[in-house]
Amino acid sequence: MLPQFITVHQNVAPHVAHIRLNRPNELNALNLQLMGELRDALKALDADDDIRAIVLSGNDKAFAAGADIREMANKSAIDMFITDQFSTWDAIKKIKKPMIAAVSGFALGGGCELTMLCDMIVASETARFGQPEIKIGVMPGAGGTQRLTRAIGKARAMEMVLTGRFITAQEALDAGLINKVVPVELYLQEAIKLASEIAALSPLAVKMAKEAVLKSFDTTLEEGLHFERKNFYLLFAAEDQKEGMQAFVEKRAPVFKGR
Ligand code: CO8
Repeated sequence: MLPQFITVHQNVAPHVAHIRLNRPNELNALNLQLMGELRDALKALDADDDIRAIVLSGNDKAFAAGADIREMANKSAIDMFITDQFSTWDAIKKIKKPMIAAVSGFALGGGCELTMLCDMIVASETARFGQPEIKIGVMPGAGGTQRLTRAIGKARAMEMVLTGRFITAQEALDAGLINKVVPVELYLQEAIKLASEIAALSPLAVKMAKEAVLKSFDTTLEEGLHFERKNFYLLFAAEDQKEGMQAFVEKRAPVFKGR
């Protein structure tokens, strides 16, 4: 039997799942098997009504040090085309539930891109973000030139992409790439806490809000506002909207069911 490169932990807090990338000897390098396992686990959690938020982490030393260089080194352009590894990334992009990256140590290349595919990033003080592909004769291929630029702006993205320089967790925070920096003992706990806060809310409203925020990257302001309004109206078809507003009026805590 093949070794498993991820572990999945259900209900690490109510309605929160934790996926750990678990290929420590290679700094969680993202080979095809690991990415396939990750996609399958995320799709299963996305379909599981009991789960409302997902935390994705590596270990203290590495979130992930990028795509597996050994696996790619001798491939031709046609091999890369046929393998179509980005279909896995496209599937992960379609996950509707909120995903929070809990990052410690290296988040490089595809690892940095994977954190940016998540919706929020909590980092330990030891985290280092980088797109060092340029140093091995290529360039980012899983969103590094696009999502990083949108997150931190052209000047800083250009510097990271063209020099391969890593930035610290504090620099990433200052640049707006990540949400929070905490001591290394706390990053996973803090990410789970953030996930729990979201998991206590209406899962329907959360999914539709996530969808609308992501839409802003792909469209004009006018179209985006239209999309937002449709989702806003749609939520009035949900029991959770009645419950949320009724609970406010009755000065009690709402109980959301995701219906
Ligand atoms: N791929 C394969 N193996 C790796 C990778 C990697 N990306 N990173 C580290 N490893 C392995 C090392 O080869 C080493 O293995 P071994 O012990 O068998 O020699 C082990 O992990 C530990 O690494 P180091 O000894 O190098 O550890 P250091 O602490 O000295 O250095 C670094 C850590 C700085 C992170 C260093 O390992 C490094 O530079 N790694 C490569 C970083 C990199 O270039 N990443 C970008 C890869 S390309 C990419 O991500 C393209 C993404 C686009 C598509 C995404 C599809 C999945």
